Amino acid sequence: MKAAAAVAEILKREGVEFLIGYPVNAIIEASARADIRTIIVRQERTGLHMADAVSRVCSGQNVGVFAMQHGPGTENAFGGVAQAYGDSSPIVVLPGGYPRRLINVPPNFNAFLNFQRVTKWCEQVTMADAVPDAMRRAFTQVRNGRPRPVLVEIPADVMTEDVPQPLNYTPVPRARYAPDPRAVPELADRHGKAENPLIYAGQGVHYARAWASLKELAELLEAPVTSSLEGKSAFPEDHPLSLGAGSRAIPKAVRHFLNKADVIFGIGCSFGTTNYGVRLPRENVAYIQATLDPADLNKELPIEHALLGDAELTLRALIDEVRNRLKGQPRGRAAQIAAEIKGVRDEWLAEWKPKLTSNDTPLSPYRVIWDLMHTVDMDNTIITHDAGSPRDQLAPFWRATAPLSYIGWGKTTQLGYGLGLAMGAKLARPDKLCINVWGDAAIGFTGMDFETAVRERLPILSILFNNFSTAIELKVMEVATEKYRSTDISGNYADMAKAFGGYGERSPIPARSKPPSAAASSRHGKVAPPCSSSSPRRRSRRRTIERRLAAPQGLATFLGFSLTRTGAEQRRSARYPTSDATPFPPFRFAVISVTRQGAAQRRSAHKAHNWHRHSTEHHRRW
Ligand SMILES: Cc1ncc(C[n+]2csc(CCOP(=O)(O)OP(=O)(O)O)c2C)c(N)n1
Ligand SMILES: [Mg+2]
Repeated sequence: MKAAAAVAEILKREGVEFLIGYPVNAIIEASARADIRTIIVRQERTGLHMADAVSRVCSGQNVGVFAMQHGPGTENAFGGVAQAYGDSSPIVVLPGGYPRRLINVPPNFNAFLNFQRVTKWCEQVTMADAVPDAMRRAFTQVRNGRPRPVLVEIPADVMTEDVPQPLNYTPVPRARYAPDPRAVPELADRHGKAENPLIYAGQGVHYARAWASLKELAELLEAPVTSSLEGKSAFPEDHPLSLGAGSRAIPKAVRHFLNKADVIFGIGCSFGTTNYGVRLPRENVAYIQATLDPADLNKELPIEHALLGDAELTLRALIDEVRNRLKGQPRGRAAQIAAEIKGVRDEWLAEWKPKLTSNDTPLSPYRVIWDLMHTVDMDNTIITHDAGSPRDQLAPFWRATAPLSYIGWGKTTQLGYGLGLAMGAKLARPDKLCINVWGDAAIGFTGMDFETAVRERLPILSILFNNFSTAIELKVMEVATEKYRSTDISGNYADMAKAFGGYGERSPIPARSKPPSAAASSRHGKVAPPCSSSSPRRRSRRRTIERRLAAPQGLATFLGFSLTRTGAEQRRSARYPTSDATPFPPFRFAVISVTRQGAAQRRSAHKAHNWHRHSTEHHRRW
């Protein structure tokens, strides 16, 4: 058995169902031979984002695997691996390597050397019989401890060498560890004495699948719960004790309760300082941090107590201690806290209601989000934002009701990440409606991979807020905008989706006069686009989209919304795509259909090439 076939066999034994990749890498062909579905993307980054989502929505129980070629493929993959590292997503990356005699010769890109800082485990296999051990080590690392990418680089010449038979490989165990049992009673006491305890849930809760235990502890402590952006949906956001989740933009209740908390219990979280997380208070508050990785302890916030271990085991241990102390007598604060949360939330929503239900044209992004939320079946939807304003617009208002129904991210925030996440989520959870909401800058990075969604029959729903600009940068690029229109961008992406064979629609105006009733929205995994009801044409459009998304072989669907920008820029850039004054010459794009290259064609190309070489050599001799 060749090394590439051995890798495919190991993936199979590890339960890997999909290999996402980009050629050339012998593992792709070997995996197809082993009946692992191979999915070829348009660029490495999106493939890695897809693998990342597979791992996320499976809580790391199934892991996403990505393979690419040595040199350019590996170089181009860096961003996707770095994003997974930043957000702690456990993926297996299998780059090819240059043949051994060249692998350490500059300028050849050496994955082993270059990916050390964005992986938790990074190896280069230099002989075929080391493949099973290297794969065992990689899978052990990716399934245990802190989730993060692992990488095994296999040089091209090793791929074709034999691995001794029979293949000695059994799937690796997944082990959990629990906090020090002596620390737990002390912390239960600390919680009991707190006047205003607050729980802050991170994505460790998702990986430990500790959702039910988190709810149980919150109800026992009668404590309000917020989460990091990555932890969003760890706690049902329609629960009376939920405050919503933090990001750069937060629901008002999050700030209100953070300000009055005297003890904050972080479960499964790093408490990492980030631009895309809520600012945590520093004064008059004690932090208890429960996390898997000691490297995250006391990093930025001074911690009073620490528990190291799996979030589910931690919560179970705490619940037992808290229960013993309460002796069936809750403190009786839940109703008052729930009322206070509701009061702040209602007040906040009243402030935002005009935007959320605005009939303005061009559309307000908040109106789109509000309609969408009242249209889809929230428990059977997985949604993700992108970098830029769409994250700040979506995260505070989207009320995630079911675990892993929101993929939040932001420790690093690469524009264009959301598309691959929605595609990977759909791959792993075909029963869910998977949506990415992004801006027109974000699509510039990964938009071509909408074609992959169409070709691979991944009927996602992609919603684009088109404001013809990198709007979030307007404030920091005032002069560049004024002088050179440096924040302007342009495009008709619904047409692009159609050109790729998907369904695309551009919606310039809000068509709904009021959000639909809850009853109308409770269909399984389906969406009615936020353009409905009034005219027969709109009704039929809506039915078409529903049908497409519901079909098992549904088409990827794309809804573009033209949005407002602010102030003068808006007027200026509105001219840009059509203005006579545009300094750019008109663009032309020619597409010529050609045949696929048959074997004969390739042969003759080779001949021509050889002829050329011979003739050059011949020429040189003269
Ligand atoms: C790869 C990458 N480069 C740069 C950035 C910085 N950045 C964040 S948001 C943004 C512009 C976002 O524009 P758009 O997606 O159109 O959203 P808008 O704010 O206009 O709604 C930029 C340049 C980034 N997040 N990722
Ligand atoms: Mg934009």
